[in-house]
Parts: sequence; C-alpha cells; structure tokens
Amino acid sequence: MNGYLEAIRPKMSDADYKELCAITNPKVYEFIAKSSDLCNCEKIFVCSDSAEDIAHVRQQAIATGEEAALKLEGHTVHFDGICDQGRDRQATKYLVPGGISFGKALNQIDRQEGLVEVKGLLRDSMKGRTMIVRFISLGPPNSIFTILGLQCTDSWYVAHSEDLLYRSGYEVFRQSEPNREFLRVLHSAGALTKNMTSAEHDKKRIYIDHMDSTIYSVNTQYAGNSVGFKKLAFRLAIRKANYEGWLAEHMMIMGVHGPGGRKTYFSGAFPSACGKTSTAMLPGETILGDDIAYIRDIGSVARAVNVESGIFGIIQDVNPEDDALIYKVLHSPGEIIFSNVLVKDDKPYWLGMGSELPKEGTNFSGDWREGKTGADGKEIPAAHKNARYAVTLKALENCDPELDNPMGVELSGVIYGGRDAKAYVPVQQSFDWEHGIIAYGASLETETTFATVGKEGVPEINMMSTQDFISIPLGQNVSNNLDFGKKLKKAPRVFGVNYFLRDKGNGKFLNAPQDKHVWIKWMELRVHGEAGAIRSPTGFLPKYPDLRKLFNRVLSKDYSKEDYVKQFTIRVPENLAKIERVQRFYQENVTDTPAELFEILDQQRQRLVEAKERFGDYISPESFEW
Ligand code: SPV
Ligand code: MN
Repeated sequence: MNGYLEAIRPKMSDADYKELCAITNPKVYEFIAKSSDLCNCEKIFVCSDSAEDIAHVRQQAIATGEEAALKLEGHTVHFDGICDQGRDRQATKYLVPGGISFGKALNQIDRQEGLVEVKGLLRDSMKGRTMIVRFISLGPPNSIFTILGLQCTDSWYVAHSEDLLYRSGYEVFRQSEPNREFLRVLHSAGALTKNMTSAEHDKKRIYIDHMDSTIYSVNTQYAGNSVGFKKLAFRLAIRKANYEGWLAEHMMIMGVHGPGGRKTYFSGAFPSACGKTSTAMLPGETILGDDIAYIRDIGSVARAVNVESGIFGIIQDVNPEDDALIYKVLHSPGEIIFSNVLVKDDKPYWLGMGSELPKEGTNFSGDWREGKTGADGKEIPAAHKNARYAVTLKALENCDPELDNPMGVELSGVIYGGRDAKAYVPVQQSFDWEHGIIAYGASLETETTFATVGKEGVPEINMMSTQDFISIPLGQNVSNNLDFGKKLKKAPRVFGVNYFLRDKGNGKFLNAPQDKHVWIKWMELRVHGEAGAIRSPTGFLPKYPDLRKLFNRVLSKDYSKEDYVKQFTIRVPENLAKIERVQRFYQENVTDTPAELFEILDQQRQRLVEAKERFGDYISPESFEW
C-alpha cells in the first residue's frame, strides 16, 4: 500500500478513494498527500469528471457563497475582492535556484526562500475546508500536444471554472502509464471575508517552481491567479516548449472563411484587453481558441491546438453591435460564470453593454449605488473594467469543428497586435518570417490595461504578448520563435495589426472596432496570393481598391481614400522612435538577445531614413507605389 494514499484515505469518501486508486501514478498520490498535509484540509473531494461530481462542484460553489445563482438557468456570479481584480505582477514570481537569473525583466526570488515563504502562507490554510482535486488535459487528450495537469484547491469557484474552461482529464490520468509527467498547482483562497473573497491581499503570492513543475497560489481568487491551468500552467508550458522545440503562445486561433468556401487558420497574439477575443469571435468566421495555443512543427508544417476549451473573456463593451455572437450567448440559458459584474434583481450588467445600467445593486465592492467612493476617494464604477464571463466554447454557434482535432490545425498566418496610438499602421504583412517575428512580435508595444493590478496606460514592450508569462530568458524566447519558422517548409505569413492608432491632430481612434474584420479578410487573401500589396519601409501595406471592396462586402461601408491615406500613412518619426525604444529595451534588459533582432531593426531604420529623405516625415502609402 502506498504510504501517501494511506495517509489521505481518512479524508475521502469510499467512492473518492476508489476513484483515486484507479489512477496508478504514485506522484499523483504524493502531490495530493503533501498538499493535504501542508494545508491541513478537513476533507478531500476527488472530481472524477462524472456528471454527478461536476454537479456537486457547481452546487458547492453556490452553497458556500463563492457564487450566487442568477435568473437565467445555468448563470451564476462570482466576486473577487476589491484588490484582487486582475493578474498581480508584483505577487507573481519565479523560484530560481541560487546563483541563477532569468534576466532583469522577470520577477524572481531565490527558490528556497520562496518555497519557505509560500508554504508558510499555505500552512493550515484549508483548516475546516474541503480540498478539491481536479484532473485536466491541456490540449486535446491523447495527442502529441497533450499536457496533463492536476490542481488541488479549496475554492469551488476555481474548480467550477475549470469545468467550463478545460477538457476533463480524469480518464486520461486513469489510462496513463504510472510514470506519466504532469503539471501541479496548489491553490488556496486563504482567509476569507464574509463575502467569501480573499481577505489578505498583502499576503497574495503566486510562485512558479519550474524545477518541480509546481505552482503555488495563495490569498487570491481572481481566475488569472488561481485557475491553475490558465496562466500558471502556461508559464510552465513555455519552459517545456523551450526544451522540446515547440512554441507555447498567448494566442487565439481562428478559421477565416475565404472565397469558394475555403477556410484558413490564423493564430494571433495580443496583450490582454487589446482585441484578441473579439477578433477570434468575428461573426461569419469560426473560433478555435481565444487565449493560449500550443504550436508544433509536424511534418514541417506549423500546427496548433487550443490548450483550453472555454473562454474567460472580458465582458466590458460586449454589446449587440460589436460582439453580437457572445452577447446572445450571455443572454441565453446555459452554464456561465459572470465575475465582477453589477447584479440587480439577479441579472448581470456590465460597462459598455449598450444599454443603461441600474443605479444600484451588488458589485465587487459589495452593496453599490451610483456615487459610491472607495478608500482612495475615487468613484467606484458599476462594474469592474476587468469583469469577465466564463463559458465553454461549444456554447458558441461559431465554435470551430476542429477544436478537438488531436493533430491541431495548420496555421497559414500569425498575427501580432499591440496597443500603439502613434506608429504602426492598422494592418501590414512582414517581408518574411524573421522580419515579422522581430518587427511585429518582439517589438510589440502596448499600454498596461485593467487586466493586471496597477496603473493603466503605462507604455511598455510586451514581447509577443507573453511578457507576463515568459519563464525563460527573453532572448531565448526570441531565438526560439525565429528558429521555429526557419525549419518549416512553408512558414505562416506574419502580420502586424494595430487597432488603436489615433489621429495625429484630434487624438481620436482612426478605426472602428468592426474594421478588424476587413483586416482579417485581407490577410486571408494575402495568404492565398489574391490581394496585391505596397512595399513600405515597415511591411507590405494593403492597396486602397482592395480595402474599398472589402469594406463594402464585409461591413457594407464606404471606405474613403482620405481615411485610407490617414490610416496607412507611414509616420517616420514615430516609427524611428519606436525602433529606438525597442532596441533600448533589449539592450538594457536582455543579455541574450539574438544579433538578428538588432540587424532586422537596423534594416528597418535604414529603410525609414531613406524614405524620409525621399518623401518627408509623413508618407502616404501611395508614394511607395510605382
Ligand atoms: C489575460 O489577462 O490575458 C487573460 C485573463 O486571458 S487571465 O486569466 O487573467 O490571464
Ligand atoms: Mn490572456
């Protein structure tokens, strides 16, 4: 008899014990027993993914008060504490053994010191509570992409969210060899307020121990910090991918429908709150994933899977005009967890939903009425900007049928999108793989948003939109991306998009949110060689007649030449300044930057300087046409 199994038996029902015994991996018993011992839980609930077990998780989320039922069948709401409304960069650290550094740009702590600290915070954290054990398959089960995950948590909300967002893994664990590798996450919400939110924010810690494939998360409930298979497992997957020669990316995956009924798959990396989900969900196209992709070279072709099977999406600005599909899902019966919205008469409300909000209700601050101020004296909005919904992808009528294909889908295009008010045009195509990876991916700039705790609007480099999740030296990540494409028979085309370009004069956005649909359709045509392009110093630009046709066909809009010229003017000073910032970032923070990064940016600078000499600072796209 395994000693670990024996130790936890008294905390389990006979049925759960049997379910656990059916998994023959001793490391599973060990992780559960050590977690149980450290956190001192009263009971252990093993979720075998049966309908009965899942129903129990859902019931308990409501019974404990972590969630409350809403009016529509299957809808519930969950609130996180007022200081727990986003991922917390300060509290998230890599545990690194003495003498080793992940580089200046990554938050890290000595491994021994970190383990002592976080285990100290977890000690006895589950006293009187049940510890829930969940098994998950990241990526479709039984495929070359599959990574298995095991989470122990005392939050029924976390366990319930995992049901909506991930593929169940109990059966996969049960059928696996006893020595199968898996990722581990131990989470405790810690001490709770009477509203069942984590109370001790100063003691919030999310520590990543890559040496033991384990993540520790404590005193937080916000899903980005607590749902282990989202950004926590992602950080470990990036390391695994690094050693095994594939890519784990912060990318959506979508099927774009082109002429003659063809479907072309794109993946797209955008920092949080920069349009990733709304791009993936465009009506008429099919969504395969909205957040995390694993990409492998299979037979010299880039193939990708969605690591997840649901969406933890930002709800702000989901309205019938801009996001019709998801708006409908959010107003239909079916299982959905709303978080940090405003609730009034058991109905959820959010900012930018396209209709008036009630003047009072319950939100992340507790009882709320218009004008309520927080401890900082600032007015508390009706709902948090980072309020979200969790729903399974299969609830969407345009869920891509290849979602569970164990071979993934072939990627024809890769998109990088930042939040850049000044420099990059709305859409452009790179000259080749390397140029795209460096000039669009590694140079991706954004502003901090509400998706992380802290100040909004601070400009920063967010390399490939994975800056918050990178767990290897940054330069290594750039090299891995460069090498990946070089080995492919036909690398995906690389595009850069920027939904946030502003008018130089009045500061207004130059594009409507719907315009992204035109850019996507243009990219699809480019992949198949069916649209021309203008060679500019920063990439291939669309031609006006092609865009005019697409605006008309896709959005029934007239697209004026004047708008085109404004949007696609190459702004030389802003582009030069961007190159300067990007180079400085790598020079100052990244010791292992590949030389190719500086070379490609130098070439781009050279092209811009030459263009400036010929045409001046602000160059209409048509000047480059000859
Ligand atoms: C993001 O912020 O990129 C998200 C949500 O996808 S979180 O789970 O917080 O990472
Ligand atoms: Mn994300």
